[in-house]
Amino acid sequence: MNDEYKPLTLESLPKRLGVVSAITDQIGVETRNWEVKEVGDGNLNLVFIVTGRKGIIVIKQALPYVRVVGESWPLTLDRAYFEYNALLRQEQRDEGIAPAVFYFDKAQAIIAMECLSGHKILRGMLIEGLIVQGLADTIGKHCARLAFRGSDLSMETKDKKEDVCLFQKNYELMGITENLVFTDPYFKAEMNSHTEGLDETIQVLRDDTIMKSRVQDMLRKFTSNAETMCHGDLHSGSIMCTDSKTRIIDPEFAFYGPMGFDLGMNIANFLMAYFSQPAHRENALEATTYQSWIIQIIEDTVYAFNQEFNKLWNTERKGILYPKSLFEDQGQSSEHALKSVLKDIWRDAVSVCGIEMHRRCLSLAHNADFESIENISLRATLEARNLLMGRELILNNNSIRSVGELSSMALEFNKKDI
Ligand code: SR1
Ligand code: MG
Repeated sequence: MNDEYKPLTLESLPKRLGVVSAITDQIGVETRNWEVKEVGDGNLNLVFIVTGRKGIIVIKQALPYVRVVGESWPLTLDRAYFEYNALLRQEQRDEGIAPAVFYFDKAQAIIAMECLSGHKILRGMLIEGLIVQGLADTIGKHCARLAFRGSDLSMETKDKKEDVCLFQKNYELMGITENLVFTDPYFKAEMNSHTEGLDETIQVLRDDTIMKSRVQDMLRKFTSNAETMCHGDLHSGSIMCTDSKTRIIDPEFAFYGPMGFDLGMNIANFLMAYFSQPAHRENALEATTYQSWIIQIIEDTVYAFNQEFNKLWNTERKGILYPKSLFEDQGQSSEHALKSVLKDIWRDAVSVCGIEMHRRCLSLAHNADFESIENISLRATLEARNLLMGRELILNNNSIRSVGELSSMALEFNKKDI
């Protein structure tokens, strides 16, 4: 393909990609039979589903700007390169979790990948009140596998450091997270918006210098604790499910950072689904029943994370950190070290969780869980519960020792009339 970057269109796609054998192998060579749909509803990219005689495929192409804002916010095409690399590492570290990649074109910022037919975006499923069997187990294990296998607990030190170098160049997307997630919610930033009726609650957060410094403590870790490759954007819009299968997509924000980052962001998105339920279910009993299911998912996700991390610690600890030569080979237990690592991961996860709960209501890129609620005063009440619980998590990340304490806190905030 010609090297000069050009965005694909419904019309140009068959002609441009019909010559790529990695794609025609999947969907067939007869381009006149290809059906092309643009389905991108995210904030950044073009996404096409292409159906041919032989099969179906997803074509994702980065645009040279932030789609949701427009050309006034230019953004590197290189993000496709980091997404491609992250997809390969997800596959290595947790086989079958990510869509299979068939083709990558760096100059055109195009990735051709498996179409997850029959799957829906989890966020929409949570709004609809649908159940997914095995959801917590898959996500908890995935977060543990990604965290452990991309870290100095497992990788060769040379490979780890080279990989950190590679992903450090994803600085434009890390910059988005640094601003939109960690900073903008806590002052009147240009792209911020919030629901009417939240001013007083927001002032409580912005006046809380202790909480803001805790958020900055976490940002310091985000920028400098290159512990493992994180997905970097593991919200419920990056998870696709059937009623019994779960896959994870969209790792373009991948970076080497704290091991608790993905777990924390994920729990935050379950908590926002939880708090928003009273607006999505007409029947109060249905709402509370579904809320209980979400709480169970949060608890089971953390349980699966800890179990899997523990298993990998005992079976795959071959890196430079906490080596067996210092513990097991001396006839000594490494249990204390494992507990200490898990405690650090949990503390960071709790902090990231609170911060993500804030940014989705205050900065750019709100989530549909709250944003689709038409009754503004109800939306403000539910968002206030979420915002104030986020503050408690950030302030108390050191003392909330278990997921049980976190879920009890959610139950309390869910009753608050703010
Ligand atoms: C400008 S990008 C806004 C948000 O969308 C992505 O999915 C990330 O969550 C990012 O923070
Ligand atoms: Mg995304």
